[in-house]
Amino acid sequence: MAKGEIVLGCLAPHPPHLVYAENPPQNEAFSEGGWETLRWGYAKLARKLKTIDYDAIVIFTPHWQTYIGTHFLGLPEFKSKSVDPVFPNLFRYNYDLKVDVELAEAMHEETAKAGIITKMMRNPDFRVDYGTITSCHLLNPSWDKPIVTISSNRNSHYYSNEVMVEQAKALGEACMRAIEKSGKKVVLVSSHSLSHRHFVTESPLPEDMSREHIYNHSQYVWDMKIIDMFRKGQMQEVVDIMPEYTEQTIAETEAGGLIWMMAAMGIPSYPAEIYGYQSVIGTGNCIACWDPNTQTRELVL
Ligand code: 2X7
Ligand code: FE2
Repeated sequence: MAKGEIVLGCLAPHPPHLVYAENPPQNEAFSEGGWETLRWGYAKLARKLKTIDYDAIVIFTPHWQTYIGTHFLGLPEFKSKSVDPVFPNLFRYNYDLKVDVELAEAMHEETAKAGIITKMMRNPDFRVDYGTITSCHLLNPSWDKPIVTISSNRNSHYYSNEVMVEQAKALGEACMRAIEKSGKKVVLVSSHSLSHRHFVTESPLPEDMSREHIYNHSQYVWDMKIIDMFRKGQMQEVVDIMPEYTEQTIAETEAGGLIWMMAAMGIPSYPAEIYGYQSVIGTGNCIACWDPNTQTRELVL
């Protein structure tokens, strides 16, 4: 069997506003659009994904928060309605998704071998979080690939950002070993925003773009700094400044997704493809991907 590999790593922010703005049939709410810079960027990355041969999407989400260990979805199908607890007016999404249980179990096993507390989620009534659904919907609206969702163990909150970095690295390396042994081609997704200070009052019409802007200039400057490092392929430096970046911008990187993905990909030193940056209720959101294939890697923006 050929060695499995990671064929792409995507940074895929998940404000539910983006699904709301698309009006897919799965979502009950109706909008007049909004946040086009991000949605058009997602559409372009989704087109690239269609040209890539892969077996499964593995996604790390900050909105499945586990306090004891790292959990993996562990049943072949999950079907229900996902309602965003903060924005039920925007996101009530009927999902029916397939899981690559074999791959999830392989990652679970390697994670346990690395000494990390871990568990398979086998509850058929488990409600899949909106982070997983939003990022997967926007990257692959046809939902024609199985996924594996990985929970975020609350290391930043329980311990510190430094501990979060170490734990996420160990988890990423364990997932990489499992992928190699599986013989599968896998797309990784780190589902989160960058800076995360946000509005506390919603505008009367959520998609009124005259109200949308970054919340805080210094957080915007930090986001630009880190995106510049993505562009230059300075991912080791990003790992090194992650604790400070996360603290200064209250970033959603606190969950460990970006470090997990970078560690699994061997900390890339090649440029990321940037697909867009825009504010959603004041948070900073960047769509990017790391393509290990030099033949298909391109300068997008
Ligand atoms: O979960 C989110 C987020 N990360 C960013 C913006 C808006 C809502 O939800
Ligand atoms: Fe979020």
